[in-house]
Amino acid sequence: MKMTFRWYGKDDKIPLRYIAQIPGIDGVVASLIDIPVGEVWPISELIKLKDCINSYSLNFEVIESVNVHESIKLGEKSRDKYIENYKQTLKNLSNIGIKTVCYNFMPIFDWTRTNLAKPLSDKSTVLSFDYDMLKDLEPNDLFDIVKNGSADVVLPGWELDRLNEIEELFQKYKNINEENLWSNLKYFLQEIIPVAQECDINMAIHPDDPPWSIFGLPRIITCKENLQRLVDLVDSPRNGITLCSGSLGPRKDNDIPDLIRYFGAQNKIHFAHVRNIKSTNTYSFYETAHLSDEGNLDIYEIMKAYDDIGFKGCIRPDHGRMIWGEVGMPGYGLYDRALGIAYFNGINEAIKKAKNV
Ligand code: CS2
Ligand code: MN
Repeated sequence: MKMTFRWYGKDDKIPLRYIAQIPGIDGVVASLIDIPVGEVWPISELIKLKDCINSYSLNFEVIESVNVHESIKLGEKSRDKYIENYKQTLKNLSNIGIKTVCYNFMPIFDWTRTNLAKPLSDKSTVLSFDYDMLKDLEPNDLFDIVKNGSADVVLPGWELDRLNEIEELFQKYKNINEENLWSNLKYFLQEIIPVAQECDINMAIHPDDPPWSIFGLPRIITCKENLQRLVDLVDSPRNGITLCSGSLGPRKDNDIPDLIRYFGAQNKIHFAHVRNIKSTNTYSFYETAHLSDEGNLDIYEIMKAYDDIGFKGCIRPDHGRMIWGEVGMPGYGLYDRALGIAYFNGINEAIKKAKNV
């Protein structure tokens, strides 16, 4: 497997030269965050980004994410235009050597939390999701929470200009149930997977986070059965998943090592995110340090499952805590994610050496 780290581009407070110092690092996962959703990513910008990353001896193979325009998720007439743009973006990405594209199909919101800085007993802060709190909130309130907690950085999916279109979008989603969303996803995949095939790009859908409906919006990429339905929508080795342990983990029926073995056996895991979470009740949880003892997930078993399937793709620590006084984008600080990589490296070395005994 190739060890990677998500980097938010030139505005990221974490410089590439620091990322390059993480032991065992292969590359970064990045995107052109300034391009509005639905527009073609210009090749000139991509070349600049790639050159910049390569100049620190880091590889650039994964894009997270090329986001999908709402009109595609809604199945509107205008979707065809945005799908054409998406195809062109894939072609441009293949021109600079990108091998994996992460995306998600969550209506309106990307990952969702009710607190971006929940203090733990050690005074570190983490992202958390409290279902009881969300019940009493309007989407606007959540935008405020995100805005106030994001240290002047706009989180993907929570761009403030989207706030204005939120009401309109909610109106439109009134007519979209889970089955509609499935058929809109199928339409999208039938169009783009053949292009991904020509471009040698693996498409890796990111699970919904949290993996259940919020604000009455449909969410479908949530569990084993639905992930299988996704890969069956369009039968192609290019149509696969990002297996994010932290996104799928809060659902008790999602056994992460089992999912890794099950979808790994079908060669459907194109990208891996590893993070730990701790549930506080059925629909509430907070993120923790990666260490197995700190959360509900057994990270050793997860890494073991990746080793068992001979995973060759890119893996990255997902979110981390904010520790050691670091100020930055919630979930995306340097220190705790780097500690995550050190931990994964240690587990991997132990797994390998134990096998050779
Ligand atoms: C999140 C998301 O769990 C995660 O990785 O930080 O931002 C995720 O990258 C997107 O939903 C993927 O499209
Ligand atoms: Mn993830």
